[in-house]
Amino acid sequence: MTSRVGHSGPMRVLVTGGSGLVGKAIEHVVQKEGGKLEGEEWIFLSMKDADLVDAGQTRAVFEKYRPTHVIHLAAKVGGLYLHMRENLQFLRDNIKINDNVLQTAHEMGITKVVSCLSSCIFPDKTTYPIDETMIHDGPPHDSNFGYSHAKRMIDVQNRAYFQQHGRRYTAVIPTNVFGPYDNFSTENGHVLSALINKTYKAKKEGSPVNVCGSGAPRRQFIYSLDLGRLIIWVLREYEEVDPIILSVGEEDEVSIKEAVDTIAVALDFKGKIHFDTTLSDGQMRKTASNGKLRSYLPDFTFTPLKEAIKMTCDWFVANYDTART
Ligand code: NAP
Ligand code: GFB
Repeated sequence: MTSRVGHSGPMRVLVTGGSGLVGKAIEHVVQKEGGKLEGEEWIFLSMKDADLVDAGQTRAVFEKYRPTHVIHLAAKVGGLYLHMRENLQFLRDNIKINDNVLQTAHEMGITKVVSCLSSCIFPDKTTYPIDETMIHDGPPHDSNFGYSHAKRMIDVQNRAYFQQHGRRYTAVIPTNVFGPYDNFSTENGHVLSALINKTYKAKKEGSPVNVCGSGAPRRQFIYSLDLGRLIIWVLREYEEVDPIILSVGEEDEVSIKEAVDTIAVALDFKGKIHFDTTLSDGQMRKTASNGKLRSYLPDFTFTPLKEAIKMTCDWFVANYDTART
């Protein structure tokens, strides 16, 4: 784990979106798990440091820290129901953020940028499992087409920087992420964080948990700490421009109902669980192959889902007053 693509000397890594779910996980790995090598500097940015929608602020924060490497996580992010309400904003903000970060990195001669796509950007009508070669094979699911098209353009832009300038900018494609520091909003959060908060409240109030949709859709959930470890590996070792899916195996895909049941056990909730089938299920499945990841890292161990959900629930209960809700 020592090579530093296209760069000699210690890295200075700028992490955009460093205050979010994935950024906090990377920070944990860097600071608490020996993820930082001798002489390296890691800078974790939040929106307070710079609004990356703005080209001037992006340039200024890059000038301030002069990184050698960038992990680009910053994005307008949200769960299914926020996407359905704000496709235009997801499209415009993310296009601007991504272009500002990639072009500034290029202008400043930065040798490596690892950006973040998402498995929801894959074509909706497809064969399974989905792999890295299929990103542009058809339209994404209609619920999040704004975010998906903006994210797909990162892959296009990476290829163009390589073709015209030889830059090795790449991207990772995580499946659904969860863990400490997630956005636990019941309205705008992703499914596990929203349901952890709903279950916690239902237990306190003695009311049922309201799950949106039928519970039938299936998802591959990756624990943020596992994702953090893998993204650091990508930064150090992965030399392709083509993206790589970071996911648990197909056999670890679970239904939303199974996920809710696991949360109920973790929070010791014994009340009723109600499925509101008047609400959208979103994409029924987006099963992704982690074959490429396995060809590089056959022995990487993912935290078992039950254990990771339990740790996330415990974190949420312990940090309820400061958690994003
Ligand atoms: P998150 O917890 O919502 O964090 C988003 C981060 O981006 C925060 O640090 C936020 O800063 C920053 N940010 C948002 N808008 C910004 C702006 N205009 N200028 C500067 N910074 C801005 O999201 P996350 O789940 O960690 O997502 C990280 C990356 O993973 C994203 O690229 C996302 O698309 C991708 N991803 C996430 C999932 C998932 O299930 N969560 C799945 C696949 C891919 P503040 O804290 O200051 O607001
Ligand atoms: O995490 P999520 O919002 O996004 O999960 P996606 C949506 C699925 O969980 C749907 C069900 O099947 C919902 O019906 N669900 C049940 C709930 N209860 C809830 C709830 O209280 N809140 C939410 N949010 N869902 C995402 C993209 O799609 O894929 C994200 O929208 C991201 O931005 C992620 O890229 C990887 O998995 O449907």
